[in-house]
Amino acid sequence: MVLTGAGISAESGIPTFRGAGGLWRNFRPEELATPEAFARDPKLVREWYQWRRGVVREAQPNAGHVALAELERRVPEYLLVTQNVDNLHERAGSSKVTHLHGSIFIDRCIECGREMSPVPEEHCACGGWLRPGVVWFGEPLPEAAWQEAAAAAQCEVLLVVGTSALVYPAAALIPQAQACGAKVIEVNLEETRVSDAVDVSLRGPSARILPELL
Ligand code: BJW
Repeated sequence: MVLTGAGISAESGIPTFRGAGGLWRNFRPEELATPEAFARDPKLVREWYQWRRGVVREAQPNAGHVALAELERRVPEYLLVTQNVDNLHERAGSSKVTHLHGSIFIDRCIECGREMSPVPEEHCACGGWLRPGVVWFGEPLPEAAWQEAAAAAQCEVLLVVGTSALVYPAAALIPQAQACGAKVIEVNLEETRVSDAVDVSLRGPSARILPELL
C-alpha cells in the first residue's frame, strides 16, 4: 500500500498545506477548510478553490507520480491511498487509487447533495450553495474509501510519501499497518512525526527518490 500527501505534488508546482511554501501560509486551515468557514463566507472559500483548480489544471504529474503508476503495474496486490484532491495520480496512469479527502474537481450541493463538475454558478438548480467535493476538518471521510484503505493497511509494505502525517484518520493508517506487521518506508523532504517509528526513512524529494526506489 502507498499513502500519499501533498508533498508528492510539490514538484508539480502545487503548494503543500504546511511548512515552507505551504498553501496555508496566508490562510489558516480553519479559515477555509471547514464547514463553518463555508457557512461564514462561501464566496471566499469558493474563490480559493477556484484558484486552486487553476493551479492544479496547469500542473503536470511529476516523476514521483509516474513511478507509482509503474509500481502499480509491478505489484499484484496494490492500493494507492491518497489524501490529495488533485487527481495527478490518475493523470500519471495510476488506476488503483482511493481518495480519502475527495476531489477538487467535483462540486456538491449542500441542500440536495447533487454532485457535478464545477460550474461558475454559485448555486445549484435547487437554490442550495455549491461546495467543493472535498473533506473538511470535522467531516467524516467517505465510508467506502476509508474501508478500502483500512483493509489495504493489512499489507506487507507501506510506502508513505510526502505527508506530514498530522491529519487523522489518514495518519492512523501508518500504525494500523505496523500493527499488522507491515514494514513502513517513508519518503519525505523533512523529518516528520512518524520518522522515528518507521523502518526506513528516505530523506529527499519524492520525484527523485521514488524512481530510484523503483
Ligand atoms: C515533500 C516534498 C517533496 C514537501 N518530496 N516530500 C485524532 C487525533 C487528533 C485529531 C483528530 C483525530 N481524528 C480526527 C481529528 C480531527 C481532524 C485532524 O486530523 N486534525 C489534526 C490537524 C489534528 N481530522 C478531521 O477532522 C477529519 N475528519 C474526521 O476525523 O471526522 C470524524 C467524524 C466522524 C463522524 C462524523 C463526523 C466526523 C477530516 C480531515 C480532512 C482533512 N482535509 C484537508 C483538506 C482537504 C481539501 C483540500 O485540499 O482543500 O486535507 S486538510 C489538509 O491536510 C488536506 C490534506 O490532505 C491533509 C494532510 O496534509 P498533507 O498531505 O500531509 O500535507 P502537509 O502540507 O501537511 O505535508 C506535506 C509534507 O510533504 C511535508 O511533510 C513536507 O516535508 C513533505 N514534502 N515537498 C517529498 N518534494
